[in-house]
Amino acid sequence: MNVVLLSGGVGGARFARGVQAALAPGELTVIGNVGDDVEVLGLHVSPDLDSVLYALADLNDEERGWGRAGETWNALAAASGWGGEDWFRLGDLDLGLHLVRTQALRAGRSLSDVTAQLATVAGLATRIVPATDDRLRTQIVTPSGTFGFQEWFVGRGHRDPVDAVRFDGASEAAPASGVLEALAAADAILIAPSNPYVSIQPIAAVPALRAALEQRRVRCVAVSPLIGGRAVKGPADRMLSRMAGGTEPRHVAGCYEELIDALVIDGSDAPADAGVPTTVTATLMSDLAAARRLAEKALEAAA
Ligand code: FO1
Repeated sequence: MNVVLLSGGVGGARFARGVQAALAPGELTVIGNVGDDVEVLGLHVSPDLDSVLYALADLNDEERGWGRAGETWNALAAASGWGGEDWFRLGDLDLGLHLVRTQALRAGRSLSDVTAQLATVAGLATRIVPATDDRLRTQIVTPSGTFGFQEWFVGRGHRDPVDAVRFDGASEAAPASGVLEALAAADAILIAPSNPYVSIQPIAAVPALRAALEQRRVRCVAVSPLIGGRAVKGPADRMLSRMAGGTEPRHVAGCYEELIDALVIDGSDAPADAGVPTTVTATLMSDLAAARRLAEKALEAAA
């Protein structure tokens, strides 16, 4: 069975780990968001690809949700001491990956190529593919101005209400090598319980990727990131309230118009008319076993 998962952020990485556990080795391809990629201290950082890589390789910091377990911060403290930027925290272990990726990109290799190399070195049978190798950057439009994703999310603590989200570069972006092939070979497509606006929509903003999703011949099932109308972490609930008019399953499903055949929701959000069929289950991924159970439910709904 071939399964494609669209994923971004911490919820996406946790779910990816559950899906990987529910499948046989090599059956999963994760298409990752690159809209929140950022240049820090001269290094190219791909937070969502790295969250998936670290989670699938059991290297992630469970509590923080991003970055590596057992992290130390000496290089960042030293850079800060020399007057360097320290608003975006790059740990010593994490830095090793950014150095390798940045060197590869500067040598002219593609993001998908170096991501595949990193996954192989980590020993993964799962493929991790960026949505695009082209430059695509999420911009957050707020009453205080428009900010790059990480400037708003980390720099400003995602406090500003969001009026709109833009994906700079998306209209000219092509799917990364491997994306369309994975979608064409998929027996099921899943959308992780990630923020629809800033994790999944930047993936679907790549025109040929969106067309492939819309023309799918297999089922696509999304998992709602909300529990009882609230985000487990992050600003998804506030964004849905302001931009979609509410935090019910139908507001989540509305973000995925034409893209999904069913929505998995938490028991605390049921019953609900989401405009698409719903599957009700416990969606809180408190550990790997819970993430795997959720993945199994989503896979059943996609069968
Ligand atoms: N999130 C934070 O809230 N503060 C940080 O300083 C921070 C640093 C960071 C470094 C590497 C990385 O891969 C992720 C990092 N994140 C940080 C998380 C990241 O901003 C978000 O998880 C995603 O971009 C949201 O999808």
